Amino acid sequence: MAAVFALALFTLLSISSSVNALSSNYYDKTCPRLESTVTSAVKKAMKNDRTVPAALLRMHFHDCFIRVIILIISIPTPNLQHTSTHECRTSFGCDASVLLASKGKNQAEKDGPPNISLHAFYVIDNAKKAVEALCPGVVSCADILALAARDAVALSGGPTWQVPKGRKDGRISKATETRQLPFPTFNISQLQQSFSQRGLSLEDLVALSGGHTLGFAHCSSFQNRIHSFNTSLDIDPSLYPSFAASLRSVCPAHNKVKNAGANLDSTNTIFDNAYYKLLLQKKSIFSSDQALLTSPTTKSLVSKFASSQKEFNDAFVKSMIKMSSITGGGSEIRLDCKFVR
Ligand code: HEM
Ligand SMILES: *[C@@H]1O[C@H](CO)[C@@H](O)[C@H](O)[C@H]1NC(C)=O
Ligand SMILES: *[C@@H]1O[C@H](CO)[C@@H](O)[C@H](O)[C@H]1NC(C)=O
Ligand SMILES: CC(=O)N[C@H]1CO[C@H](CO)[C@@H](O)[C@@H]1O
Repeated sequence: MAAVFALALFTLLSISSSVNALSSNYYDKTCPRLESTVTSAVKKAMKNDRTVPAALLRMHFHDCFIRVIILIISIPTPNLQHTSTHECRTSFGCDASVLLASKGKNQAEKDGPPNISLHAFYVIDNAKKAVEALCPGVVSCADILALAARDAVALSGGPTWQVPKGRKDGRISKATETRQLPFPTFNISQLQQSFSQRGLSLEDLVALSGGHTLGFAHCSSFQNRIHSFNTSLDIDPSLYPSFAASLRSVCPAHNKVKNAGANLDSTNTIFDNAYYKLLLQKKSIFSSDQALLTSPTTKSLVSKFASSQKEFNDAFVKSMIKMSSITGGGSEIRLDCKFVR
């Protein structure tokens, strides 16, 4: 028991010693033109492909949410009547693991299940190349991705903010770990648990779900709501009937059309609060979106963000900074974002 405890403690200490504080002026001296270089790469890609911002925002979210290590240590109390349990979380968070390519037998996150729909990796590769030409071996891929996600939001008409930097890139990426992502079928308690394991609150959950103001979903991601919802109903009754009918027309039960699906909101290349307005009209895409109306706390936040773009923007910025500051496991600055050094 003592040995197990010592080992756990050692692991914990060695992990926490690699946790470095982030700061917004981290590269001011070592790479002063970093931010404008990343912004140009994002702008250039957006000109040719309007789906780039959504892809970058989702890529950053996935990066931060995968590889969370939760250590549970039980320490017997002196009188041995009971043990006290200490739960220590060390998150490997935003470490660019999402960018690593599969190699040999190791299938990377990129190629794991909720996958495939992640795209636009080339934008990060191009930004990294441009940054390497200016300041070689200095800026992590994880920081470039965090900056690109911020630019994606700002260049789509959303708010902008100072991105804390100084993340290190991780060396591990496993396809099986994409299971740690929340599923679109999650209910409010499952969503709350997934977020709280990463130190994120219900307010963060509601604000960050607003990321669904951008982008697109494949039929498979909302199939559960429009076909065989449960044993008595075919369609989720929390969907507005004509909206459900339009989803079913693009996604029939035995859908054969590759890449069929629906836009996540009516203005899906503009970062606005339409997502919350539609949610209140029962026109959301995922069960996990609809679930935000099933608890009083989250429902009132949805109403607040639906009625004020400013309240949404402010909350989104605060929660993005929180989410993108989940770090800890990274150890290096990659030269090519697809490969460890
Ligand atoms: C709350 C839990 C969440 C769940 C269950 C969830 C689930 C999903 C699913 C299933 C898709 C569609 C994938 C596909 O069919 O191609 C999607 C798309 C997307 N998600 Fe989320 N998501 C969540 C939170 C977030 C967060 C926190 C962000 C960012 C702040 C985000 C940003 C996006 C974006 C931008 C897209 C569109 C991607 C594209 O068009 O390329 N999501 N999400
Ligand atoms: C959410 O789903 C889990 C797992 O199916 C279930 O145990 C829980 O009771 C559900 N919670 C709510 C609020 O529906
Ligand atoms: C099907 O879902 C509806 C709406 O959530 C619910 O009222 C009903 O009890 C469910 N039926 C079964 C058999 O689970
Ligand atoms: C949503 C989606 O496209 N999921 C796919 C992810 O990858 C697995 C395995 O490659 C496919 O079976 C899923 O359809």
